[in-house]
Amino acid sequence: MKSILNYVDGEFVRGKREFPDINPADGSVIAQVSEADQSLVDAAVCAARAALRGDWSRASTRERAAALYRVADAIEARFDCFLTAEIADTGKPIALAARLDVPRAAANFRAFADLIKSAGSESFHTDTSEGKAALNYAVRKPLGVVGVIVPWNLPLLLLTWKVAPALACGNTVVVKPSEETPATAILLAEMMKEAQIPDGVYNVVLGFGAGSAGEFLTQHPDVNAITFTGESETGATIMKTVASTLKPVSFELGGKNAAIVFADCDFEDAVNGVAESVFLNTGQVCLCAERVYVEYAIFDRFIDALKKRAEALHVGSPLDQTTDLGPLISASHREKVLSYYKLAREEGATLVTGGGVPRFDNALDHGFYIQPTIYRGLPESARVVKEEIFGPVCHIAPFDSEEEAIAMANDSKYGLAASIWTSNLKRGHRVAQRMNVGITWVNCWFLRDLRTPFGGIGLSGIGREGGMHSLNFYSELNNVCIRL
Ligand code: NAD
Ligand code: 6OD
Repeated sequence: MKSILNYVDGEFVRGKREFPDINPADGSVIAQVSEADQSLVDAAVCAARAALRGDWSRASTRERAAALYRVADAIEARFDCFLTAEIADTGKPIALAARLDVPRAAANFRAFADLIKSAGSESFHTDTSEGKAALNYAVRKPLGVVGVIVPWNLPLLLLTWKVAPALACGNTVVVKPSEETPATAILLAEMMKEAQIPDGVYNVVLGFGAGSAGEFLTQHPDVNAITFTGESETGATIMKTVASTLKPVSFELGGKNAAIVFADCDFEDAVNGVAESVFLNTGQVCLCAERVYVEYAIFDRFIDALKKRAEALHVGSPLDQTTDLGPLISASHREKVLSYYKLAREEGATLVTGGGVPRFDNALDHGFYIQPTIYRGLPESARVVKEEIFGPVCHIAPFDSEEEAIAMANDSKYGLAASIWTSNLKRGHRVAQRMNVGITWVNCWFLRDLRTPFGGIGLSGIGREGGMHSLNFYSELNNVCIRL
């Protein structure tokens, strides 16, 4: 049986306990994962601190950028290894991982290498009271040791989205991938070696959250900042933990995102776009739409078309190039999503399609598959309409007016993303600007430019990452004032 080991100070290290890494497509054990105990987390943080005093933080931005380009090249050179590891851990369809997850990992390193080379800093020419002048300029310095804690839904994409800018700014990192998906974080360690990133700059500790590697990392007095992506409740727990050591945090949390479809939309385009936003990655993307609002004039026609799209999705083996939907991540997550399917019935929803578990009559029956599902007929106050489910499911409701659609979309404690489907340019801008979220797409969804601000409001997060926002989080500014 394969073992997945922690990566500390350039070495692959075994912890005292192990836990199984399960393939969600068939429930088989693919590896034994070595869990980091407190002493291993201490060693990782200590290595990261020591590396801060070494060449990495003192390297010029050009040298660091060159190293990040080498990491991107190394990922691409081992594209198939990353693909295989990510698919085995997550069960995501090969076509999706090949077009999204692995290319984005390389793109994350290139984007932040480009950015750090071109990033300027503020400067001001200041008049003094004695009629003289002073020059102020800010110098960007590393934050220090950054703890990076990421979830299982887009493991490599989200990890590199944080590690690349953190390293670009000269920090060192201790990464804690999800217990469900440890493989690609460890494979990336090999790329770091190949790219000659000094030992101790990139460390990985494996394990769980509370009482395990995640909590040990957030509690650690020598970790300077925590960047976290995951559930809102976990964010709240981490916030309490880091309060005593006053660590800055960047949080990318949950969502209960709305799609608003106006009658003047390009119908086919909107059906395709909304279907993708509901079902991509089996609905396990924080940006997925779980609430779909459709203008009355096209409501029935839209439901029929979305139902057809859902029923045409190929739910199957991740290794089949034609598969659209893989399994959910785990048996327990499927239990959670199925509990919402049950709740929808109890709350009085009308089932449009799905609602259960598919049968394959082969090994996939041991996997954690679930049917793509659409409900209608619930009041806006229903829990199914309010709470994040994180599965391939949406509730679809009609609206009369633009105001009503905006009010329903904004009636959420979350505020991550929204999509608007309309051919009316003015309306697109107008409605987009009134969305209480961090990211609004018009006539598209999950179309990314890595220089743009990314994050959420309310329960969806604290702060923004992306472009200069990432550089600003992952660095400290020292303002230098010189009397001239
Ligand atoms: P999770 O919060 O359960 O776990 C995320 C990570 O935190 C894991 O590595 C886990 O081990 C760790 N963790 C858990 N408890 C911890 C603790 N007490 N201290 C330190 N670490 C701890 O989330 P998940 O189930 O892995 O991921 C799904 C969630 O992530 C969904 O809510 C989804 O919306 C959210 N998400 C948000 C974004 C975004 O960009 N906003 C992106 C992806 C996923
Ligand atoms: O595209 C990204 O940069 C990003 N952070 C995506 C998050 C997706 C959530 O599951």
